[in-house]
Amino acid sequence: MRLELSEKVFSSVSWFDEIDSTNLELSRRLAAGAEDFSAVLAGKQTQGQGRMGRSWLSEAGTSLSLSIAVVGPRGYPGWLSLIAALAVNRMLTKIGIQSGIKWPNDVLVDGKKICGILSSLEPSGTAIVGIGLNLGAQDPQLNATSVAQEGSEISIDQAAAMIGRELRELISEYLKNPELIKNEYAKASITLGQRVRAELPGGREINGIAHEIAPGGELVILTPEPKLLSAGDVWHLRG
Ligand code: BT5
Repeated sequence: MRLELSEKVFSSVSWFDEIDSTNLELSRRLAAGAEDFSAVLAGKQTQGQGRMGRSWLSEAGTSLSLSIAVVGPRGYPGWLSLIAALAVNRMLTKIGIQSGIKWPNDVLVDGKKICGILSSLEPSGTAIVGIGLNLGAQDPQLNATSVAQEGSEISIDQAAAMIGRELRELISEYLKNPELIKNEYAKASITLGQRVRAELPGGREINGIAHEIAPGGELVILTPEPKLLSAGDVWHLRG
């Protein structure tokens, strides 16, 4: 596949019609010394990874599977995956889709997931940001939507290039003025201000109000004492 637009944005672009997982492939490449902002893209993943051992479905022709290497995320490892969600949110706005971010980094449209993000840190300190964006309709059993179902259209190359450009800009804006980006995240968040149920590491559940994002990217939940949630899932509750 020709990826002319993406080639202008990333330091290198590797395309696979089918692969186990773009995150796994990028990790293998990083072990062999890949560059900052190199990207791996695939049409279909046979072992697409979600968070906490879950899986991500990405079929040929209906999805974007993109992994980006970010070398030395000085001072913002916790924020990088939130920033990636913001990059997708900005890109969707530009193609006429109104989305919101469910903490930490699910991008939803009217409660349905259009994009999931899985970030990890390699032993070398390089981060892998893995982005799965639905371009066309998905398995109806998933609570999912897609760019096409939201009435827009974009090619894999255009989507990857736009997300890459937004991510680059957001990282440099974040390094210059983190407060500005934190405010943009708070505005895009559909979790802040909501009553949520959350599972703490170890399995204990808490209920409270999602209050703010802490400096490290954690979600602060008031229960009424503030509790920090650094990883895991939250469920939005009504009322
Ligand atoms: C995520 O996990 O949302 C992170 C997904 C990251 C995928 C990208 S694709 C490129 C890169 N390479 C990889 O191998 N991974 C990354 P989580 O929050 O755990 O959500 C996973 C859950 O979302 C699953 O258990 C399903 O319920 C649901 N799901 C799976 N595929 C989906 C899809 N295409 N659209 C919407 N929901 C989906």
